[in-house]
Amino acid sequence: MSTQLTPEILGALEQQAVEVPSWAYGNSGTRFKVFGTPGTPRDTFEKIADAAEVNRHTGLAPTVALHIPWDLVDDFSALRAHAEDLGVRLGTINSNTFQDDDYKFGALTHEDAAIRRKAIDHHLQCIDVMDETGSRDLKIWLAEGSNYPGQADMRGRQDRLQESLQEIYARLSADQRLVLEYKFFEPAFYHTDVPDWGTSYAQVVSLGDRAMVCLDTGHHAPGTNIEFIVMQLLRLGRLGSFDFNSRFYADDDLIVGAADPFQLFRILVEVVRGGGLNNPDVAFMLDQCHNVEEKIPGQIRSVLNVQEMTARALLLDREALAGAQRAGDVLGANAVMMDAFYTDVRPALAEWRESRGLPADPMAAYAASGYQQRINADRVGGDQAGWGA
Ligand code: AOS
Ligand code: ZN
Ligand code: ZN
Repeated sequence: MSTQLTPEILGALEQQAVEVPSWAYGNSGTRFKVFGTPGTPRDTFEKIADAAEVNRHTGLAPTVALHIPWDLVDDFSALRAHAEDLGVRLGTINSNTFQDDDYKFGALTHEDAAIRRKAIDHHLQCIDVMDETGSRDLKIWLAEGSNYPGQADMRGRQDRLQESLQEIYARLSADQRLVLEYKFFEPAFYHTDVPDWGTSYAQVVSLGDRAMVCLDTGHHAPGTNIEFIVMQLLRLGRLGSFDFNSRFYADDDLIVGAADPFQLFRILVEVVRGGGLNNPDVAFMLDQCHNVEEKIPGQIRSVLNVQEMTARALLLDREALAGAQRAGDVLGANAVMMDAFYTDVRPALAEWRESRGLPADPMAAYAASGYQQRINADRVGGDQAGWGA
């Protein structure tokens, strides 16, 4: 076994888990076109089966996040048993207040108490689902804001948001959490009610200890130092989860580590530095859509990218780095970072996987497994699992 990855590093990697989103297996697209893909799941049970393939080939993805109502089923205990039979578990429950005409001008922030009631009730229903699935986290992303200055009373909306969240938070049981995701734009373009980590932090901190911030890596303005935000939220003890993906322009939801592998490395360096790696309080999740690439291999590639970059972050010589920082050795400190980033850990990881009974090359193993051919033949009529459904 290669000595590049020490037993300590391998021990940390062995514990790593990345939650996959049910919606990654459905067809998705842009507002211009949703391409149909052979083998697309026809229901949530089939999405779970596809997610289980990712775990089977990587050992890295033991849980699946669900989106309500996209993944509403009659019998969640049957879904839970189905997942467990396939070696995975149901994970975070995501609410959805962005596809209903009533929410055109807001949901949890709406001026109209009846619409706020409906949106709060939806979240209470999500918590009912969590009780059945055994999920810990309710993840809330709000598509709320305004398009024109003067259109909305931004201050009043913050107050109503806090009131609504308080009611939702009060319904959680002691082992459940609320995770509030921020995003600086889209679908609203002038103001967004939860645009940044500071607003999410301000909203959750007054709810209680079990309210946390979700950081989606695609939800910042270009050039934002995301690793700084990771550091700060870990420092404050409020980093509840990551939605990993990558972006070139907007909220592209591309494969994590594809657009800017160095950024993913820098984020993971801060995760390790701040005690966020394998810390149960910090959930690693993917939030991606595969518009043109195959979905299951897209997810396999993604979890492997997170694993590879975590290994590089763990390789960072922290002692040398701290020494250079203390000495004011600017270029020396930077060289320590770059040495870790440029280390190719792929052969060592392949060897380690094999030693644990996993395929050395999960992408190739999946391609050779015949699963894709089977679902292409079996699943006729698979549709958008989510959007527009
Ligand atoms: C939206 O931009 C967010 O990233 C949410 O996490 C959303 O619920 C998810 O992308 C599914 O659409
Ligand atoms: Zn997200
Ligand atoms: Zn997003």
